[in-house]
Amino acid sequence: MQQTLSASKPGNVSGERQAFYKTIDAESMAPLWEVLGDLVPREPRTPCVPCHWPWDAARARLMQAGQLITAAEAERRVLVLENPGLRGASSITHSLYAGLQLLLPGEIAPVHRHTATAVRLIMEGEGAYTSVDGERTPMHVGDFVITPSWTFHDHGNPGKEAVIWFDGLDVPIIKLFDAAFSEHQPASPLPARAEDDSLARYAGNLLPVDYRAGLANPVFRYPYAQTRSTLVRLQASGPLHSAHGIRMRFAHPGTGGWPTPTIGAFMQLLPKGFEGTACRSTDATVYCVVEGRGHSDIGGTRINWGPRDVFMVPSWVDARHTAGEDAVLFSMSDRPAQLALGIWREALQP
Ligand code: 1HN
Repeated sequence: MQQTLSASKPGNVSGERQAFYKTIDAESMAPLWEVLGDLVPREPRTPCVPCHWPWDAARARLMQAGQLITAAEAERRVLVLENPGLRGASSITHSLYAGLQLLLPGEIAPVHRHTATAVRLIMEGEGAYTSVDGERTPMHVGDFVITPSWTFHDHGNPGKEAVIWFDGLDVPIIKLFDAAFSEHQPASPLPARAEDDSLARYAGNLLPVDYRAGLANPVFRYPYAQTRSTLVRLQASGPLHSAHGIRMRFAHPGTGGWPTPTIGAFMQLLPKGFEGTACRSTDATVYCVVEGRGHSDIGGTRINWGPRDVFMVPSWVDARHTAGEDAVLFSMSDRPAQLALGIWREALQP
């Protein structure tokens, strides 16, 4: 039993107190002592449950959506991945939104901007691009792509294949602050910039001589070819972390900090036969399988995963990852926001 700080438990309240609660309820007041234990539990509690979207089933539904609505009509043709513990909230964790987006050949998802930050992981298909404030960047499978807050962005697919990617946004955080704005169409044309200009300018171990780093990340794409070769080199040199294998985080090239202020993103390699130790952390984490097969034990739930599956680990629930073959996992969480607030914690089991 979880110990509670409240003076008395609901259902054990005298008639006199009940009458008092009713009186103050009409005056928009409530007794703290009835809810204190829920407000400050001894350990994190969450309505989120571990959950899993196997790729084949999710992809089939997305292709059905492709028959029902165009990207132009939908603005974004996305199936939202909702945590079963948070139905109706458009959230996969308490703080983050996730979805799978489909762009068919010839389609354009129209330009807009919003205060929410987006991160993307390209799941399937070649030939599409996203553009951020006028700069086009191709999207290749496994690439990690970001759309910083308040930047105009559209997506296009001039290629021949359906393209599907994972979207993560900090929408629930922005909603918490009641700070959501959006705009559709820039007032003046966006500056013309060369394709992948930011990658050349900021992501080659060089920076423009007059660059002063700020919150905004100047890089929009982290190519999978680079990420993967880094992981493979580190696999050879070791050491392996007992819980995380080889786990790297994406970085803002100007500061070394997180790629966005709210959403952190990671890529990890679990070698074939890896049997991780259990670990829990306060940042609920959403995983996308880039390569390989394995399973994760999350609390009492086992999730067997394969390429392009999405699964989720709630806050402060033990997760243990096992890889049946060399596996690469992408993940995202609100860790940068929690670190900025000084509340992030992790507990590794021996
Ligand atoms: C959005 O702008 C995109 O630009 C995807 O691709 C998903 C979910 C909520 C709000 C804005 C996109 C979104 C979104």
